[in-house]
Amino acid sequence: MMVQPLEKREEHLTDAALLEMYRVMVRSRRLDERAWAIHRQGRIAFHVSAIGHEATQVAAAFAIHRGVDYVAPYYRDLAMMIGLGMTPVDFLKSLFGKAGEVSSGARQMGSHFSNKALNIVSTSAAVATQVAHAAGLAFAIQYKQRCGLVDPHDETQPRLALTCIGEGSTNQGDFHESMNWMGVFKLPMIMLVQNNQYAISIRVEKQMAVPNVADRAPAFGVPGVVVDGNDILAMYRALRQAAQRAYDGEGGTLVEAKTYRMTPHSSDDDDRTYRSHDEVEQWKQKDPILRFRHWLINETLLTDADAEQIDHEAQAEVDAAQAEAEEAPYPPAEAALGDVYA
Ligand SMILES: Cc1ncc(C[n+]2csc(CCOP(=O)(O)OP(=O)(O)O)c2C)c(N)n1
Ligand SMILES: [Mg+2]
Repeated sequence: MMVQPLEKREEHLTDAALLEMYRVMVRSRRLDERAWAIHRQGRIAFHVSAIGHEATQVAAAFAIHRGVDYVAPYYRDLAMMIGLGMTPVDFLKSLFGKAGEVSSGARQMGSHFSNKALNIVSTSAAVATQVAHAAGLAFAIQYKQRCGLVDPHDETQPRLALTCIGEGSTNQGDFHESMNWMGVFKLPMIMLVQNNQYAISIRVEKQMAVPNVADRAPAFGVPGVVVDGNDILAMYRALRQAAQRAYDGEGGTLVEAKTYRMTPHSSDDDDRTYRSHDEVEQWKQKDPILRFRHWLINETLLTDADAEQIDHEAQAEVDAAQAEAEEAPYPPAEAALGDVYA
C-alpha cells in the first residue's frame, strides 16, 4: 500500500512533542473505538466519533497555548479534547452519565465537551452556536487588552479563542455573523472548519456552491487557508501560523481542514444509505494515524515495536478507564433539579 507522505516538520517541533502528538492520536482512536463497542453492547445511548479527524484536532490542541487559550469546540472534537487534557475516564463517565462527570456533572449528553479548568466552554446541541461564543470570547480578550486590564504578552492569560465547526454548519447564520465580527474587529480567533464532506447524509456539493469554505473568508476580510486535514504536520503549521497572527494582534484566520469521517455520522446513523463502501475504504488508506506513524518510522523517531507498545498502553488505559467509569455511582435523583435557573 502506498502511504501518502506528510509535509515538512516545523523546526520548533521537538521529537518529544511529535511523539506526544502521536500518543494522543492513538489514545483518542482506541477510546473512540471502545465507545462504539459499548454502544453496540447496549451499555450507552449515543456516541459521535472523531475517527479520521485526529490529525486536524490534535494539531489544533498543540498549536495553541493548551489549557490557557479559550476553546469553543463542537461535538466531533474528542481527539482535540484528549489533546487538551481531558482524560478517557472523563469521557467515559460522560457516556455512562456518572456522578462527577467533568463537563456538566452528567447533566449534558456525551460529547458536549467543556472543562472549566482548561478554559473549554460549554456547547449547545444547536450547530454553529459555539462560533458566536468564540467571537464573544475573542472580543473580550481584545477589549481587556485594549483597556489595559491585561498585558497582551502575558502568556498566563488567554490570548485567543479557537473554535471548531463542521463544513455543513457553516451555512448557519451564526457562522456568517461571527466571521463578520472576526473581520471587522480583527478578533484574536481561529475558525477551524473540519470539512469531512458530509453533513450527515448531505454531500458538500449540495451544501454550498463554492469548492471550499475558505473561499468565503475574503468576503469578511479574513484570510482563509485550505489544508490537508489528514496531515498532522501541515495542520500544525497552518494552525500555528493562525495562532501567531492572533497573538500578534493581526486578527483571525479561517483554517479549513479537508478530511473525512471514517465512521457513520453518529451511532444513530447508517452511512451505507448515502455513500459507497469503496469510498470509505479509499479514505481509510489516508488514515491520519497511519500516515503519521509511517512518517515517524521513516524519520527513525519510532520503531514498529514502539508503535505496538504505544498501542498496547492506550488499550490498557482505556480498559482501566472503562472499569472506573462503569463502577462509579450515578448522580442522586435530586441532582436533576440542581443548576436550573428559574
Ligand atoms: C441548528 C441545527 N440544525 C440541525 C441540527 C442537526 N444536526 C446535527 S449535526 C448535523 C450535521 C452537521 O454537519 P457538519 O457541520 O458538516 O459537521 P460534521 O457532523 O460533519 O462534523 C445536523 C444537521 C442541529 N444539531 N442544529
Ligand atoms: Mg461535515
